[in-house]
Amino acid sequence: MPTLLLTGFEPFHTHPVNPSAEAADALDGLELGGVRVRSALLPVEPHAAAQALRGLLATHPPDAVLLSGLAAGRPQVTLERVAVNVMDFRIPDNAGRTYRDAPACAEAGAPTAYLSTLPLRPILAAWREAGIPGDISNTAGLYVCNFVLYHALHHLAQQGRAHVPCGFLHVPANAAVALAVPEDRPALPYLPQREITRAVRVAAEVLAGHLS
Ligand code: PCA
Repeated sequence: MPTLLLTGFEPFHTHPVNPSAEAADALDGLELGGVRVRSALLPVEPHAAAQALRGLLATHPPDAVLLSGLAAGRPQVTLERVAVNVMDFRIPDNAGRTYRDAPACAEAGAPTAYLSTLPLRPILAAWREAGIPGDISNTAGLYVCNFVLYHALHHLAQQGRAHVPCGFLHVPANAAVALAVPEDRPALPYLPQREITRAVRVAAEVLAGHLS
């Protein structure tokens, strides 16, 4: 059976949980439209995350890759259109490191950017059909999520597997993340975790449908 690699991230910064990890965990092992979901958790540290990702792509080469992470402050689920070859962190990663104006990939000839190869419009349409407001985002930021999307697409391209659909879905805060915001900080928009998980599931179902 074809497999879909679904990744979420560990908690980071001041967030007590990461809703992307909870969604990935909830969907792990499910068969969606004839495709088996294999979930994995990535560290919020660029080089450790890239290494983990390379291992996941090599051990059981997936037929589709759906990466996900938290974008605290966004009011809706969003599909990233592009990953750029830049790291510029406003907050340290979970190893305490901050990268400024650095390349995500320093290899000679590494492209400036990669475009998502997910079926973006069909996923948006399926969300709408399912009553889930969502949108395309034209920047995944310059932090670990952008880095991981860049490296996933770069790795697939280098392996001659650019035909494997691969992209990134950013989810809003869930209630636990929103409740952890101190009273003197601006409140975060949030979605209940079950809606976040449902949005990831619908995206995975569309992706599964594109494989058959
Ligand atoms: N969100 C961060 C990194 C981990 C996560 O879940 C980001 O958007 O880069």
